[in-house]
Amino acid sequence: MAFLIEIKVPDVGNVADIDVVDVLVKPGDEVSLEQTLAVLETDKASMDLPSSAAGTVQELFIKPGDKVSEGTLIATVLASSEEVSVAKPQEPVQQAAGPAETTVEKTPEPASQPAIVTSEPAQEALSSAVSAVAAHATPAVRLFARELGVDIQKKTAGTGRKGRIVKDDVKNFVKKVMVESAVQGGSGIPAMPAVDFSQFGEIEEQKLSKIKRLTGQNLSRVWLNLPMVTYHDEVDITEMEAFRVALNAEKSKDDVKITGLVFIIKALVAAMEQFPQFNASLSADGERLIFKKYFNIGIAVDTPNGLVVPVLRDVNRKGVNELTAELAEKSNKARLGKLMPADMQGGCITISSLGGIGGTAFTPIVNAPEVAILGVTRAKMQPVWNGKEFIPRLMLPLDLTYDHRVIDGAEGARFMAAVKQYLGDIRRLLL
Ligand code: CAO
Repeated sequence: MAFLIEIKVPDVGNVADIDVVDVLVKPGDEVSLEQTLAVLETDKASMDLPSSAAGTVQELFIKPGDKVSEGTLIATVLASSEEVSVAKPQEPVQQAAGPAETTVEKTPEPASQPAIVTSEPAQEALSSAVSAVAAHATPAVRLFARELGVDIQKKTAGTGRKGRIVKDDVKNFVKKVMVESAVQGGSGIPAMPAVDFSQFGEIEEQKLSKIKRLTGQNLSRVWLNLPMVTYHDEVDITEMEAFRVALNAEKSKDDVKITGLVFIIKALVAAMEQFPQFNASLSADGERLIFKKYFNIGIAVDTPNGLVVPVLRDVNRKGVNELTAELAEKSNKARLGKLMPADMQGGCITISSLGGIGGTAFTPIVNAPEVAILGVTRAKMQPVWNGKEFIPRLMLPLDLTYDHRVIDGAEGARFMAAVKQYLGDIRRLLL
């Protein structure tokens, strides 16, 4: 025996004029008990309307865009006697605490997701427009979120009344994603947690200088965006050092003394002339290599306010004395905080020399969009085997970090070999 069952809108808590946003069945469809027939939406929540009978849909009385209230006839279902459910009122599938917050989800409930998904890379988070219906947000807010491609999940607190997600929450999320992606290049790496160190002992806070903050941001960006490799080697600078000492002996007391760094600058530029890919930058879209026909070298200078990188221009056209004077002038200006922005622009490769302090090796970070940086640590006398005996030689450690997207490992090694050749015999710089 068959029964014609009327499916009506149940008690939804004194709310009238509820929008029908979707109708999921049509006449002739077989439906099971509790199967969702339609999706309704108030300005506070969205809910699935389940069937209270299993059978065949005979007639539908609603369509998307209609407004319904408690008791409105939704559909008739022809059910056999065994398929008729006990005549109990239909209830929304999942109810929140109060009727005003009642929500029924069309999509599976995520385990314990944050309100707004941040685990994906920022770009993805923004581009993955999600149709999921969200709890605790009005349809207008959900629509706004969907338009921006923001995935709002349920079970979360917004800043609105009773934890509802409001428009400002969505806006703030988008703002946060944009800031994070600007700093992190879209890596989506979670921020470091804040730690209250005072619980372990006495502390004192000091604000970072502007230079330190900007350098930190830039270094993080480079670290996250560039696949970097550092290649270590050492070069015999015994002859170069003897020449440098001899040149300085000719200088008067007030003259600026030549440091080994100036020879390193010259050797580096000579190697760049030989290997143009080291005097290049990758275009922002990563599709093209831009070769530079000028040779400007950045020198990392340690100052009380942090690291700055003045640039020595057209190094290929300048001699050792001119470069010595310019290096002294720029590093003094740097330490006095008197460098102009133009003094720090247009570098092709940077040198970071810690040789005056010490060290045997380190891994400098490329000053992108440059493609390489040369690190220098302290030269020291070492016994070197010449085929017959050990002889004392002054060995200078060098560290070349390069952007592996542009420079292959073999190219890096060949470039370093060229730098070594020029430093090992500086007469070659004349050739
Ligand atoms: N091996 C042995 N001695 C070295 C040396 C080396 N590689 N490099 C420098 N020295 C010696 C110099 O000859 C000088 O000796 P004297 O006092 O006897 O003349 C002394 O160390 C100090 O040199 P310097 O560091 O003042 O001069 P420089 O031309 O070598 O370097 C500069 C100039 C501006 C690069 C340097 O002063 C500086 O600021 N270095 C720090 C850079 C930095 O912080 N890098 C880290 C960045 S993180 O990537």
